[in-house]
Amino acid sequence: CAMAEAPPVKRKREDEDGDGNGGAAAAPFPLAELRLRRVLRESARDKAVFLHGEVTGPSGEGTDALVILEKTPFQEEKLLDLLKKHTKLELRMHNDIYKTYHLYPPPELSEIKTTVVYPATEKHLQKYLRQEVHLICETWEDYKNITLPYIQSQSFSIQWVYNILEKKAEADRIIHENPDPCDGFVLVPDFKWNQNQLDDLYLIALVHRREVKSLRDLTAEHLPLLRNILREGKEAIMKRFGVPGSQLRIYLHYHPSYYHLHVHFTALGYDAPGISVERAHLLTDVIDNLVLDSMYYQKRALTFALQADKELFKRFQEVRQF
Ligand code: GTA
Repeated sequence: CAMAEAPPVKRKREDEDGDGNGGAAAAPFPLAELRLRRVLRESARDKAVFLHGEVTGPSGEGTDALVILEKTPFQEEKLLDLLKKHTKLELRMHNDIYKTYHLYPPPELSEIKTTVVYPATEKHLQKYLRQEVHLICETWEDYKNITLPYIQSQSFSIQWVYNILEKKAEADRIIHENPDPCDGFVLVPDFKWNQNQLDDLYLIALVHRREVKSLRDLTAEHLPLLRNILREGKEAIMKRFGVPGSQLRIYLHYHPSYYHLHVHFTALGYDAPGISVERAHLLTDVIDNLVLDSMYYQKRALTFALQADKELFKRFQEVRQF
């Protein structure tokens, strides 16, 4: 393949501080000073809340921040500590043999996973806002005429991906690397996984080559790359975490949020965000489709959900007049 080329189009940058890894990002985030602007979304199922906050700078100017607070799954090896070291057990309800309590754990056993995007763009905030969604069936023509121009002008910065590939960030977290510039990739724990328990295991494989944006760009030429990701990814996860390939859900998103080809590896028993039929494409199926027809993803229509106020949805709406 062509060596890891620069992306064909210049994407609009959201972070303006060089590699996106210094500047404001290097300082500790001033959580206590955060002014809460609004709750973007709450999820009782995921036990997570998505917040739009504002950090006030020294001269009084406000900068938007996205903060995700999320309760983490239980860690089996800490259960005994939880029972023994709890600070209070408060009876809430009693009926015959049935009782419910509130258990108050010590601080070290009650952490809340906190994800911060700062400074956050309007697009970041929009992404997490709960909104009406609609299914769109995108033909190859639609992709070329509507979607591609949109991706080329508006997609999220993928600086964080380049930082990982160039070892400027998360270098100590790399689980496996195949350094081949054409058929190689880096496997790292996903942002969403704190690695404390295997129940919500989540890793991503980021390919070294830079010109493949998504499923739509794949042809039989990419089969060696995809097969490497499948085989080596499974082997590396088995070796490091003891989870066999048969218990992994390995898939690509269409559409992804970040247009640099990557593959998700999640625990089969975990309902990770983004595993619904209208978004996830199993890597084994993708490989098989490309074996059947090299141009499979340049021929078939792909269906996905779009938030009603997304720019891409509006562009489809204009053309289709629905
Ligand atoms: N290691 O810096 C990073 C990094 N970033 C910026 C993103 N990812 C990163 N991983 C590392 N370092 O799985 C990960 C993301 C994601 C993948 C990109 O890269 O965690 P994608 O391009 O297909 O985009 O994958 P996707 O799936 O939309 O990812 P994203 O941005 O996480 O969005 C997740 C969706 O799930 C959102 O729409 C959100 O509403 C929903 N969601 C539900 N629960 C959560 C939660 N607890 N945390 C985050 N999102 C959640």
